[in-house]
Amino acid sequence: RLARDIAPGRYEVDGSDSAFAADVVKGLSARQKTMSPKYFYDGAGSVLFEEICRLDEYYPTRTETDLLTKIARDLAADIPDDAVLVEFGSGASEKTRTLLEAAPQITAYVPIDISEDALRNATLRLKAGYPKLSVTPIVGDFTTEVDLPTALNGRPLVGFFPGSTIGNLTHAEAIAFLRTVRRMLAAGAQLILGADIVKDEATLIAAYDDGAGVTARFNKNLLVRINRELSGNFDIDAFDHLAVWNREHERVEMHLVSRTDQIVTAAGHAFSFKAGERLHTENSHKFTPSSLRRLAEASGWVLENQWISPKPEFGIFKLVV
Ligand code: AVJ
Repeated sequence: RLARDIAPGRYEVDGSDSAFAADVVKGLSARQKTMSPKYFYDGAGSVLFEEICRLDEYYPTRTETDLLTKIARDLAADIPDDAVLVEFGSGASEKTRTLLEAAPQITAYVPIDISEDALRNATLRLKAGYPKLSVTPIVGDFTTEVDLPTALNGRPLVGFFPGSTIGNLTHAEAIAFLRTVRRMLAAGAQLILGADIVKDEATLIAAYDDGAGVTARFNKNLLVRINRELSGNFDIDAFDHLAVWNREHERVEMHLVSRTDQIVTAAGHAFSFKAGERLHTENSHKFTPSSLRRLAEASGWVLENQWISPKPEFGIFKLVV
């Protein structure tokens, strides 16, 4: 899929409705039922995620933003003139502003995100705040390799992948993604990557099972979305939200647990759930400085620098080719 220079408010869409149906049928037919977390982010899901980011228990967003603000001048010192910032999974593009403020030599921005609504809102807000910035949004799964707009050929590229979005990927997917990014950004490029750090279990679980139940609603929104878009008949109250720490894989997992034996239909198929059966909806991997370094090296990058916040720890890592 090519990015085109298109007017703000108009975007390419990749016809992914049928992909959603196929992934739901496949994921709900599997012995271990599973869904990709990318499907959380319809309009309602994106709003719920922004609400999560404001929760007391959900430390990653504000910790990363504070850290980014502290190190923005260090990062900016290494960003060349007329640089193009390419952001993977840009969402509301809130953290981007911190970089743009510190590095006015960034003159073009390519946000890539699965949520067309989030992308449209972010682009309109950025355009208003930075009238000279050229913005070329791309709608799609950020793990898919895209060709950058040809108008940007030859310009220095800076990859930006904040938010610990990398945590959603399995180890193999993370390596494949980091290799793709290295190919896309090419020689001389750098990648500024935010990743959450392994810490005590209580802090981790609270971040994914907040007292106000916002994360539970975010998780269950997946079922709401299946009901609406794929004519499903999920009884939302017949599932419980569950967050668990998987010590072996160093990740927080989210599941939806069936309260009863039940049969649900969606996308023209019937799926049976046993009482207590889990639908695995998300992995959120946590890293240590050394696991992150190994991941970078396995993907052909060199870890050039790292900044870790005081507790609750969150890391920003600079990878270079
Ligand atoms: C956007 C993938 C970084 O894993 O912490 C927040 C999503 N899930 N609460 C994360 C999320 C539950 C978030 N990422």
